[in-house]
Amino acid sequence: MKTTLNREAIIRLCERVEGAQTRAYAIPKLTDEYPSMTMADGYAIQTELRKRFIEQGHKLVGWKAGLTSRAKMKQMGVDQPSIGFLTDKMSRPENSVISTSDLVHPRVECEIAFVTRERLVGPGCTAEDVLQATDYVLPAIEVIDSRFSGFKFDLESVVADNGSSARFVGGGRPRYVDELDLPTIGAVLEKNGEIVEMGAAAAVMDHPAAAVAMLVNILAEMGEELPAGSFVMSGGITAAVAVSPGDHVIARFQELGSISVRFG
Ligand code: OOG
Ligand code: MG
Repeated sequence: MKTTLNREAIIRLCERVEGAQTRAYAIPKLTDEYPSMTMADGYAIQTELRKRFIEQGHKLVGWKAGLTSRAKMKQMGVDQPSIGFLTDKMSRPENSVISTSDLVHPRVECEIAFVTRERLVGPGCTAEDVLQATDYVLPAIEVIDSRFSGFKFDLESVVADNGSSARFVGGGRPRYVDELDLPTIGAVLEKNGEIVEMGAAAAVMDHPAAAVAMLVNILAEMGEELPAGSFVMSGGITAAVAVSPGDHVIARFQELGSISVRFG
């Protein structure tokens, strides 16, 4: 995939996304102005954003695969997965109150997260390679927050916006992968005591490790690898659920415990 944007446009669009992320306001999707923008352009903008955040002292803690389940692709009207980076500033503890005042229109997702103990390098990375390199898995709630008006976007724009990454909460009961049959792990998402979504981890590319392998292969295309000790989210199992101040969300996972967060 080729880039079409020049350096100046990449910087300008990166600054636009950074402003919307840090000051929590909605912007039109980037393809409105650049209709021929490609996925490679989206990743070039995301890479610029990552460099800026790191320069500002944010620490890269891992990556996320997104749009890896049919439920998510259908909800967002896209047909391909994507990846984004995760920093320490996005991390929140279990049982905490997550502020919505610095978010545009947050939604929650339940995901399986991997913590790696060996580096992973593409191209050609497979789900087996990922399982081999995994230290343990744990459940996660991701809080996504598209910076695009109405939470509507195309792949090029969402990739530039770092896959809507905003906050994430890892927790529950960490487990070794060889003790689990990951695809059949069930997940139930509750909001204010009512079940709002449910699914099994197989919804994520038949096996969540396949989503992590896909992520490593996209990283390889960008000339990057996944270092040992990375925290990687494999993508929402179900559709994402909108949250508002006062909401209490619990993600319950078979074998992996549960994670609870409140929104303030
Ligand atoms: C893009 C991010 C998707 C997931 O888990 O599928 C994502 C979006 O839906 O805004 O994080
Ligand atoms: Mg997600």
